[in-house]
Amino acid sequence: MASFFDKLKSGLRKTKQGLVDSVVYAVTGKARLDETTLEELETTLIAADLGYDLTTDLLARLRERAGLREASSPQTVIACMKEFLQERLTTQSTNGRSDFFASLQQPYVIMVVGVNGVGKTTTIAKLANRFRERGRSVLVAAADTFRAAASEQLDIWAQRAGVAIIRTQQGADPAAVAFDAVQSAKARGTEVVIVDTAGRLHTKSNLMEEMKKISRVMSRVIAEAPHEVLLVIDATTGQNGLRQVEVFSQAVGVTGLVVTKLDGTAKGGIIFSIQEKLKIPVRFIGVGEGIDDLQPFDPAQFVEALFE
Ligand SMILES: Nc1nc2c(ncn2[C@@H]2O[C@H](COP(=O)(O)OP(=O)(O)O)[C@@H](O)[C@H]2O)c(=O)[nH]1
Ligand SMILES: [Mg+2]
Repeated sequence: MASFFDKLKSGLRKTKQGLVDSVVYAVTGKARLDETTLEELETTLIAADLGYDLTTDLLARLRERAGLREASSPQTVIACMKEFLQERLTTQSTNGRSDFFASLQQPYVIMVVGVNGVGKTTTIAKLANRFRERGRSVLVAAADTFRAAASEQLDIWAQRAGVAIIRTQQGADPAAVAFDAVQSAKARGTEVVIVDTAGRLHTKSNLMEEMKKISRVMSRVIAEAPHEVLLVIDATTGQNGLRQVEVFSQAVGVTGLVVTKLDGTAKGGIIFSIQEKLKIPVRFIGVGEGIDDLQPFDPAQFVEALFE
């Protein structure tokens, strides 16, 4: 079986092509890192979703290093770039908690939000599975009542992960489902509640108001709930994901991010922009559709996988 690291490495292959291989291509055969080459690099790095600020700082570092020696081999440029990205991602990373699964409050309520199709339900299944593997009792709540298929999908995943589920009919009040779940977990002594939500509603209803309501209703059962609000963003949508963070943060106070679909995308560089611009920690990354394809986000390991 492929290790976590191998999985990450193969998932990031296309991102590596855009970010690392194209930098090698741009500097190969150049005797020095002159301004023309640096401009070429700037274009390459921005196209790889590294973001403007990070690109500018990286170029400044390369310029500084290039001044120190005559030749700039692709190897020295790449080594400098790797060192820089590792430094930046590690210092920017506000990933405060080393073990997400060692939560103390009980029941620990996690609300999962995000626009349609980003991978919320899949991420919940993966998370539920991880908690269960660590011996925790889990209840998932199908509070995406907008689509009939949504709770069915969660039900199938819950069975696969071997965890309990609370669901209701399509069109029912999602806040009521969330309320029932938290109350039931409290009564039964369930350790973790994970609430799935809709990413799209009928045109007349407002998704953010709905999210606020779900959150508020749960806090009536347990004052601190939800303890964690995870926003799921899809790496393949690039900069769009960053805007979603703003909107959801204003409504429900996002505490952590999950960046999905990092496997096979060329847009993995977005993770650098996310860490630069947002003060919200990336907790997990999704690297596939399977139940084991969720990894805690480790900045150093991420850069390592990108450059290997
Ligand atoms: N390749 C890949 N696909 C994913 C990942 N996470 C979710 N998906 C797929 O994205 C699609 C939408 O996922 P779903 O969980 O239903 O999204 P939701 O609408 O936010 O609940 C499904 O086909 C998932 O299999 C991931 O990390 N990698
Ligand atoms: Mg869903």
